[in-house]
Amino acid sequence: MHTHPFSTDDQRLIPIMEKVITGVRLSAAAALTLYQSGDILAVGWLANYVRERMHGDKTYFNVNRHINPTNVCVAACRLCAFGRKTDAPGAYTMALEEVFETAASGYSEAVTEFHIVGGLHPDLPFQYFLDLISGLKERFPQVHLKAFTMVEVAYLAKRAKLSIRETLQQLKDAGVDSLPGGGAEIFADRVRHIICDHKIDGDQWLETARLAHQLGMKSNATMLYGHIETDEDRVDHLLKLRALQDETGGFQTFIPLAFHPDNTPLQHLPKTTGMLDIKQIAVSRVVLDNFPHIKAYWQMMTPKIAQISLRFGADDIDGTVVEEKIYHDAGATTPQGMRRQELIRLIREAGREPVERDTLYRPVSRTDTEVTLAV
Ligand code: V47
Repeated sequence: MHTHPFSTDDQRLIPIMEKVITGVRLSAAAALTLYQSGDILAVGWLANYVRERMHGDKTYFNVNRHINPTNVCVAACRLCAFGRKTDAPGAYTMALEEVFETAASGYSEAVTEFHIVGGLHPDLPFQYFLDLISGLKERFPQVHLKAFTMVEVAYLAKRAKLSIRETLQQLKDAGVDSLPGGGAEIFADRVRHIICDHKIDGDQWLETARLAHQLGMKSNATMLYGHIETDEDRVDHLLKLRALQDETGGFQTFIPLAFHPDNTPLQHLPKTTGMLDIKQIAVSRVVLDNFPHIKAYWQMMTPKIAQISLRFGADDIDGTVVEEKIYHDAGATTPQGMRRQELIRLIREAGREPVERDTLYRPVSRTDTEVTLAV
């Protein structure tokens, strides 16, 4: 636990440290100072302080599988290397049976979550998505279905000519248990117009999350960083999430996502550095005082940086994943999945205590046989 004293040459961090220790919420100006400080160890100390106050050494991971039913997408976001037009090479759309087979491949008693996201398909009817969800629920009743970003939900609503609330209600009735955090990117219009002009705007993303929370569904939230955004844009993004969380309490986890430029129209941009990745985790932990969890998604950060970030504010490292497409289409060189034992080793070697969780952060206990099954 936090036994070593706080020290810094950056005098601007002293009043921030006093606020953090006494639990006083940080202003936009203080959040900006954290981004602009060069003292990563001091900013990390603050994040680690908050992290240990909330979770001690506990570090969460889960046994999950990602499923991307289609990469066909009407949007053409500059940030993305995954989406394809209907007839473009590499475009795919799974028949429902294929989705169920994909879910079952690598499936074992150990999987507790399917994470399901895809493109904005121009032709698939809403019923396809309802059948996909109810079909998965029927075949895998014990698996939590974390499905469809706010962007997909808003698009399905438009196509089905339903309100967003009604769309969410029907998805919930079909078996969606919670929503992932994608599509948030950066809320500021100036940035959104450049990186993802075809998506719903920031206010619509937040409103969709608000409605989901009002219907009793938890969700996550993300922020895509390391492209054309400024520190001010990042602070604005975090404070908007913090304000909505004050209102609904429906967010579980915040996941900063590093931009991977390869194979995207923004591939001239440099990749993020380890320092920025770590700082992003740390600032999020300190600023989002009402978010229970900060996730260092190992797929995006690399296992090495994700592991280090467990000492800089993160308390979650995501899961086994099995098959990852969004980052790998954008040049990620990390493995596509990780075994349960490897996740545990990463966490232990960071001096933390691994806790397998389900999607709602309830601890999962395993028999020895299940542990062997958990790939
Ligand atoms: O919204 C797309 C991002 C997100 C690129 O909720 C890219 O537990 C970097 O949201 N470079 C989808 N990022 C992934 C996501 C997620 C991942 C893990 C866990 C959870 C959760 C959510 O991926 C998109 C977008 O922000 N993305 N393309 C790219 N080239």
